[in-house]
Amino acid sequence: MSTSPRIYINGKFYDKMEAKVSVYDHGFLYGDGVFEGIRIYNGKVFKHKEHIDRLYDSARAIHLTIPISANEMIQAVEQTVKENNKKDGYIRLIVTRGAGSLGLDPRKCEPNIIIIVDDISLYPKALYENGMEIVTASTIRNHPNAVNARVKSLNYLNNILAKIEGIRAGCQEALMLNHKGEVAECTGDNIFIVKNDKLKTPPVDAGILEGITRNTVIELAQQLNIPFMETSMSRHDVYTADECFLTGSAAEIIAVTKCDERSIGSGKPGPITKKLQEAFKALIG
Ligand code: PXG
Repeated sequence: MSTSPRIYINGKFYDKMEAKVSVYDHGFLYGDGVFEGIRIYNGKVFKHKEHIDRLYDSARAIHLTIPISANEMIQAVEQTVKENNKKDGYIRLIVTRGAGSLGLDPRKCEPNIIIIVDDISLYPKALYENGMEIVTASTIRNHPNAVNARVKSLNYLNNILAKIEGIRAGCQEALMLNHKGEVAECTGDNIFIVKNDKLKTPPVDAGILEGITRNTVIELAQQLNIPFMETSMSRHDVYTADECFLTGSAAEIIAVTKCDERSIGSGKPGPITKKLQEAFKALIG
């Protein structure tokens, strides 16, 4: 079915062309708000509670009080999925500070809740089979003394600039470092490496988004008895890894076979990456 999406705004549904918020919304004026990107698999919202919890944590961190409860938000998302009759798709959940005056002061703003249910755009199939190439961006992820990277805020400019650097280098993703030069994550994905049969990923305090797919992969690794550790890493660790892959709601699990023009491991998606991809596929049904 290719009917136009029905968009939820503050409890009401609108056709895509009629779904509008004010140009005085501080989400638009200042990137003042938070969001989530969630998958629907087989009619079920994947890791629904985890995404809603992260949304409320992000909101709390930026002093934004969401005007409905987490349970009501879960209901609103379910209702929007139903309204759109979507079996497999993508949910973009946004809470903005809302419309106020033309100043930073948020006190006059009334938050807007927007839920979009649409299709997801995926990387080409060949990239999943052969692995992708990434480059290191010169733009760093958020400095910890600014907005914490754990907040999934509407301010994605660092990541967008890094993404543009990647695109200019002919890559679909770019590796972002933190202010100490350690590996943080990619622009919309977390990063893992495998070295000597051990799975490794940077800890949350490396300045990353605590990805829900990341946490799912960690759980799967534990179930599969794959040795795992969170550890800070440098680009050297990525270059010299046996395997490397990225995780995210959009990408799921995708192998990285080249970084900064260094071939990683065998130059093909590795066995532990494939094992985790299979386990992930089984999980989402
Ligand atoms: N790091 C960053 C900076 C992200 O934005 C992830 C990691 C992975 O987190 P999850 O919870 O999804 O495993 C993200 C998520 C898109 C899109 O349309 C981006 C994300 C998620 C869904 C869609 O580009 N980023």
